[in-house]
Amino acid sequence: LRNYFLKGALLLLVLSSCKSKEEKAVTKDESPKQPNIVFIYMDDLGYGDLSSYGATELTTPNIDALAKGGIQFTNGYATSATCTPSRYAILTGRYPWRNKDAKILPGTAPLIISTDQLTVPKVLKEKGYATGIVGKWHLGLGNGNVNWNERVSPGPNEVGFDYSYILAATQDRVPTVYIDNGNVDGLDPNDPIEVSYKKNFEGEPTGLDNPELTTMKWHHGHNNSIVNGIPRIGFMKGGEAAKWTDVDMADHFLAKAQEYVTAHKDEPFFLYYALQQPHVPRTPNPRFVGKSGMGPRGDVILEADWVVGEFMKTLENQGLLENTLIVFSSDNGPVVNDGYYDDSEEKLGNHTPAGPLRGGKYSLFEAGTRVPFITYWKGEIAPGKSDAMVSQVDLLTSVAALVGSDKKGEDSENLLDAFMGKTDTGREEMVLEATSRTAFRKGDWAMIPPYKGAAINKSVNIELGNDSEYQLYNLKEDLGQTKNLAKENPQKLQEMVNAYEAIRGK
Ligand code: NG6
Ligand code: CA
Repeated sequence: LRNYFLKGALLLLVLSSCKSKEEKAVTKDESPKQPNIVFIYMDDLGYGDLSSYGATELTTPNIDALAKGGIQFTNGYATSATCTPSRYAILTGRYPWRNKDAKILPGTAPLIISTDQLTVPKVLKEKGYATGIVGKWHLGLGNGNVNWNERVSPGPNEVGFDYSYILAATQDRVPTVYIDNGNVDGLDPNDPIEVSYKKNFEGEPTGLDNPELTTMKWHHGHNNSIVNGIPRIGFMKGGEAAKWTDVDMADHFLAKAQEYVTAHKDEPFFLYYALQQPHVPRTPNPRFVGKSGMGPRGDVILEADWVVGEFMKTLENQGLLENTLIVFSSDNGPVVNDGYYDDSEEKLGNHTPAGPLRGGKYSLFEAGTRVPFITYWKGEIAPGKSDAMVSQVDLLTSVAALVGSDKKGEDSENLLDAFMGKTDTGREEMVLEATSRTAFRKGDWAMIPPYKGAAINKSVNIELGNDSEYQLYNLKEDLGQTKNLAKENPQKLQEMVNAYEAIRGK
């Protein structure tokens, strides 16, 4: 009898272990996916700068391959028409105009993301992801008085990234060095770095006083310290061995991004890969000089396209393509002359960086914030075009949903289905920002409140959107915003103003 019981118990044990195996298999299939997530973020790339977005004078086959193999958004937006605020929003899921410090920052600005702020890398880290950033940061570093010869903190590593390899601000701003997890890369302790945005260091040449030392001439701004023949914004002394080589920057960041992917191929990773092109100074590697026939601005777009192709090859060679969601976009709209004589105007020819849109970088008109926006995931996203209205601010909540996190950004909507191409419905409305002014988009309509200030920024030759009257445009019928309907359609205007003020305040 005892034997019989024992046998029975054993049978039960075997059965129950079988059952638990089955259960495990089931839960595994249903559990949220943990794909790698990569944001490829361009700097100042316009809506019309890619052949997939209608450019005829430039061919960008590698980025086009993402657009053709993924979802190409026609209503994809950066939150802002300049860099820092857009970068703030893409990482925090929060409108940048809520943070008064989210404006174009000098290289000495303190970190503007609070260390207790929810961020994309924090959401993913919580779900077991490795998190890295390679490229342009421009969200401030330190607490306001950085010693560049010690570890610089807080920075990306204090807001969710466990790896960072960055340039602090912009390619045209000092310090012109790479920062590796908070430490200036290649710094010789005997040649310390000093940085100031207030005054020059005695005896140091500047673009203003020593034009004979410059190989690129400044047009407006950009006449402080000279590095590699290029006059920059801000003053810098020392750190000779650590200074970057501008023409190698694209290759340098690419190598870091590739190393990151290869090192983390066996665990889920998030990589925020922020390219520096086509922001000024445009310094194509000699391999790309003259390739576009459009001068350095066109050449660096071709260089960036090549970089994207190489990066995609790495994902493919590591067997990661089917398990990686790639989001491609740009931080703000295009500008042709942004402060240097670099042939960008002279050689532009028939190219239209803003495509059919009005305005450009710095502008409240559409070209300021409507940018190329692509999601790509081989085998998971069926190729297509989408007119859904999506904003970079939505990425936080959407990727959280993708990985099974219930975290939500303050202004970030869950548009995962739109990003995955499962619906053409995006957000209903959003506030757009340009150099601390805001405008509103809802449905097919765009509304710009009255603003004082110049209608055109003459230095960059861009219409800023300022007018003494309200502006109202129907984007469905008038994508180029040529006809202000505010007077003709006071009812629509009122509806727009009310909806805008409900978010923005009066
Ligand atoms: C402007 C610079 C411009 C660019 C921009 C920031 C001058 C006259 N102009 O102040 O060249 O650096 O800041 O661009 O200095 S962004 O894409 O990083 O927002
Ligand atoms: Ca930018």
